Amino acid sequence: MKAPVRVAVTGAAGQISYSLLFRIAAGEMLGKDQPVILQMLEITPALEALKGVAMELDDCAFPLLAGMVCSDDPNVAFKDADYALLVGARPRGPGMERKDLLEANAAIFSVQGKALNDHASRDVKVLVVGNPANTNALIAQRNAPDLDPRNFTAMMRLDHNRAMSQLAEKTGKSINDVKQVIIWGNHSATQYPDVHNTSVAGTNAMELIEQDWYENDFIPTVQQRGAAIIKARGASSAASAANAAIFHMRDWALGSADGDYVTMGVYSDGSYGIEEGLIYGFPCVCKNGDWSIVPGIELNDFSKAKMAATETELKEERDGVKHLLP
Ligand code: NAX
Repeated sequence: MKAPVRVAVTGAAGQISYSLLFRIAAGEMLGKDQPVILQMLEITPALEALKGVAMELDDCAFPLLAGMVCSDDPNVAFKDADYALLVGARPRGPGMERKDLLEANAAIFSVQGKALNDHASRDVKVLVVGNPANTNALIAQRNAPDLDPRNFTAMMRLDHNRAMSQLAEKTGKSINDVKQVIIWGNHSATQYPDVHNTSVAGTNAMELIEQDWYENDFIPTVQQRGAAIIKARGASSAASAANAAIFHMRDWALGSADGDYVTMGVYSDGSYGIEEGLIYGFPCVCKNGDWSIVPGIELNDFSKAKMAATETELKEERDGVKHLLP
């Protein structure tokens, strides 16, 4: 058996974590031979609920669960963390403006960025799930100057999976036939689900679908899927979000499938003309515990315009919290 690794999860008493923690402890994220120590962070009023979650984790008798830490102190929860899944965030309250939401989260993610900087493993792999995920990841990254900016990522994988599923359904093919979907940009309604480079059972997706369906059905369906889930379920996506977090970390740690891409919100190096330093959804491949942006994808004018629009939104979000960035 390997030595245990430390996995920090924030918002650990919330609904996404209620699915996520159990799958991590079952070995679905890092492999069935990798013991884990779960380091769970919550706000003080939720510590009692978190205790209940920890009791249930105990009751699963997971062979790979080598230890648990429950805390309301990020300096404790991120101590020596090899992986950090930042799920907890401030939800939008009644009458709260978007700007207030950005600021409330900026406060949380700057504290957590500093704690990661000071206490986590130097190789820590960070995934931000809590919304606005890309900008929260940017804030955490900017507050962690001693860590490589490439260690900070934001979750776009749920959008990626949603796009794969919509396309499989439309074309009547299996999900396993769908390869190389891309979600460019922000995890928000401006995201750009791009299937120009996607194949479905070996055929280019654009040959199988009509432009009208692509523009007026597929793209808005993927962009608005979160809202549709809330309407149907009366609560936001939880198990599917946890699943996407598992897939994101699994692929980053253990490698993505040959011949396919995964979408990750990553630190832009200027690829495809996207401003350097933004946390932007790019097509990536993962190998040896590292990710790289897939180069050389051809873009038509439609794609370029959509990519620029979602980039503009990310710049606006960043500028909205500029006074809080170091
Ligand atoms: P819940 O409200 O059920 O849980 C959030 C938990 O975070 C709560 O238990 C809360 O006490 C805790 N928390 C708040 N501030 C904290 C802090 N400073 N430190 C530690 N814990 C803190 O939300 P849930 O449904 O689990 O969603 C969590 C986040 O994921 C939300 O921001 C949500 O918008 C976001 N999502 C992101 C998705 C993505 O694709 N990137 C999709 C799903 C989800 O909507």
